Amino acid sequence: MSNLAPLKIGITCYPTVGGSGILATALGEELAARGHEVHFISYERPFRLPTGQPRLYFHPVAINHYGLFKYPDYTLPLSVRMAEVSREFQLDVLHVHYAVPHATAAILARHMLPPELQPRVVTTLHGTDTTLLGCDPGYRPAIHHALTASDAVTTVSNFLKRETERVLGFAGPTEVIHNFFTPRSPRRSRAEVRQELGLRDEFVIFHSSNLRPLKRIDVLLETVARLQPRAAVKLLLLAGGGFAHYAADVFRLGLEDMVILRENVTDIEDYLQVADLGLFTSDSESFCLSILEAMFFGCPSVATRVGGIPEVVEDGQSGRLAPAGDAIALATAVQNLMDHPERRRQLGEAAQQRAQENFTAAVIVPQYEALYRRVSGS
Ligand code: GMT
Repeated sequence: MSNLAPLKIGITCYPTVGGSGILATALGEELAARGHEVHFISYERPFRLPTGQPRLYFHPVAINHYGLFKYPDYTLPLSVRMAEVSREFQLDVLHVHYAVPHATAAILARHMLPPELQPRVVTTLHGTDTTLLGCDPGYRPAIHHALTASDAVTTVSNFLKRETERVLGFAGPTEVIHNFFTPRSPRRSRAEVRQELGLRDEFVIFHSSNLRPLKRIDVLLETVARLQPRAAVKLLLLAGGGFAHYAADVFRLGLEDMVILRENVTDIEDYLQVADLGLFTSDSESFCLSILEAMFFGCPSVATRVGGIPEVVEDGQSGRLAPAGDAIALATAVQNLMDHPERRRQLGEAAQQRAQENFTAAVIVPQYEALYRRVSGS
């Protein structure tokens, strides 16, 4: 804790499985541990948010269903809740993660309050809020407006900063603050987890994501299907649901015995400790928090050379990168590391060291704190 007065910070994020919500949750926890008061505002409690931690609160947004609305509205009730929480707790800052609709709701909330109660709005862009929705004419002007009206805008990679300038034509100042991860101690031993997963001595390939189309689960499965010998490989897939969509691919590729699926996992550390290699096949990725999580456990990854991934993984030093959509190149890289454990161990060590030097809470959270103090003058 510093000598400066603690801040009161509102955080809004998606509460479900996904990097932006996970990062926002971890940031809130770290801020609370550093003495700040943190108020999460969302339609559900973020799935990794611990209960009973001092200075960490959750305020649900109630959404009513009205027959007149074909599509339920979230933005307005969210903005009203943000204004209520800001007023009641006199928030210094509202930090929204993922622009749509959170940044717009925050700007609206601010306008609902008298000047002396208005929090500063910090918007963190995480990825598809720029790269996908930023290209959609139905969203682009609203995102641009919300960024322009924010007191500060951050992106999680240099890549995303460039894309935000290019795609959205956003010329305002944007600060790059990379993601971080704070691994907890696994709750169970490696042996217990291996037993739960039914592992003998197979090579464990790890993937965790929300399985959205851009994660290219089809390429992931095709890559795994090319590995030899098949009996020696398991794909451990942590997801938030939706894998049934790929059942036909699993069947077509004959992977039924190779895939181990776990959904909505909160104790990710339990599983990371048994992973031998990460595999990430996205077509687009502003950062890829999952790669970083694996790096902390000395688990290197084979990933696609897209977006901000090269800012996380240096090809050949702390992991391996291959062209997007190229299952042959990806499988060659994976097979090579399966067949050369010493090389894999070196990459894993370098990955862990890189993570500990660059992407810890101790390195990253003070950058957010400094930003909050700058915009709020506190
Ligand atoms: O932007 C998204 O698609 C959603 C977001 C999420 O909630 O998973 O993912 C983004 O934010 C993560 C945390 O900053 C990054 O690690 C992911 O790379 C990024 N996803 C994409 O860029 C596709």
